[in-house]
Amino acid sequence: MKNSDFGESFVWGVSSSALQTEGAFNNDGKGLSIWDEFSKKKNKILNNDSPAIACDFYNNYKEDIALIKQLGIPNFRFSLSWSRILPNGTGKINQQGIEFYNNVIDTCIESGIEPWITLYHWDLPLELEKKGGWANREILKWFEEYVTVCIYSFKRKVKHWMVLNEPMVFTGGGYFLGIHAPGKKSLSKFLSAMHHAVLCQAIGYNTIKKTHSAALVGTTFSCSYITPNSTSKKDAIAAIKMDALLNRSFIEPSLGLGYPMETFPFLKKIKKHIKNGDNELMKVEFDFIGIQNYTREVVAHCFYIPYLKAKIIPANKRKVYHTKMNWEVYPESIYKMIKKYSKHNGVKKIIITENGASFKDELTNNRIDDKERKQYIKSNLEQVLKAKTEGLKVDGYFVWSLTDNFEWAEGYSQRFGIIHINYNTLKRTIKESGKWYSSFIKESS
Ligand code: GCO
Repeated sequence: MKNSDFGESFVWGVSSSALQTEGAFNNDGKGLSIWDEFSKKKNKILNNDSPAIACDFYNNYKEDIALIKQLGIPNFRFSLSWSRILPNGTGKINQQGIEFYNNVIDTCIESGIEPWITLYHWDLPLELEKKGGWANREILKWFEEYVTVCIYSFKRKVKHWMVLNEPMVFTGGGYFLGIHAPGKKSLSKFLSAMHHAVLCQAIGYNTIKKTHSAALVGTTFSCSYITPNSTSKKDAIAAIKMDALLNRSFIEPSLGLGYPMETFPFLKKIKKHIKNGDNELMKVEFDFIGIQNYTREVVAHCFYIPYLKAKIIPANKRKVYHTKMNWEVYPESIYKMIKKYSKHNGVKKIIITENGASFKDELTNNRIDDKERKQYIKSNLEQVLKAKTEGLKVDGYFVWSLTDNFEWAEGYSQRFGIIHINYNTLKRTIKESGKWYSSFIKESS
């Protein structure tokens, strides 16, 4: 496999997000986000880890970007922290935040690295959550204001924009399952958050294009190839419903196809949140869609799971080869998903905006031997190349992630990074004695 097999226009990059890497969570005028708050509560995050320092990207962005350059990676996807730019979510702008992102963007450009910006990667300003967050329809206005500030501040320098990161995960994890910030467990809040996120996908796109027509604007979707656990009819139905929920409920409304209610009638409950004109407002012709794929899911019928009547069978229970996240290594999933989304006429181009793996690091001759991670990436890339060769619409691949980072509810227990830690971060972390450092030292010596 050679770079050139993928064609000249194919883009290569690494991805990260603000909350997971920046640290400096209340420095230089930044307001708190829902994740800063969530991590202060007991037992929400594994080992009670905190994103307060994370990779300290805020203080070390120059070194981190130099590492990207050194690796010869031409594109860097990162997100903006809404509460660093607007500490209260709306209103007062934090000029130090704008300056920080200007510095990051300028450093990328000076290094010959193209910045790809995600506007929202799950770190809602805490002040907005106090008013109901994604479950409050006011978010349509709050989000428009935030995007307007970002686009005015950075538009001359940034061509590639992504509106949301994985809306299924932040609405489902944050408002229904309660395992992600803000930790709510409410069906009604989940469905209203879902509808508002679908509307914000379009609002974000339109707001960017209005003032920056040359921008290339997409959004990102989480997805997993779904297969039934057996040949039984019940498992087949369970798999189809899970597919509708996980893989279709955010992209299809934006393509003008509405929510997949026919397949998954439970979604009809979302109707009470839909106002006149919303079906039009949701439609958007993205320049590209980002798909983020890590594994497949095997689904079985389950009487006890409310609404869905379906459950995911974890990889260890199925006794299949899996990563440390307990995600099955199943490279065909990425090919299947590219194929699925390529079928939509409204999808112009697909970029794999995340793919990667967390494994326990083994040391060989005092160096981290990255065998499993390299093999994972290689086998996934083979599937991407297969899709590309068949003429499917994929035209880019970003690895998650540049540095090991804060893996949400998993804290620092997971290692996705292609770089394990940068030297300055290590020094600073020792000084500030983040608790996670001692476990890092124990494991990696
Ligand atoms: C996601 C997020 C990332 C994760 C990564 C590994 O896909 O969940 O976009 O922030 O950290 O995917 O789980």
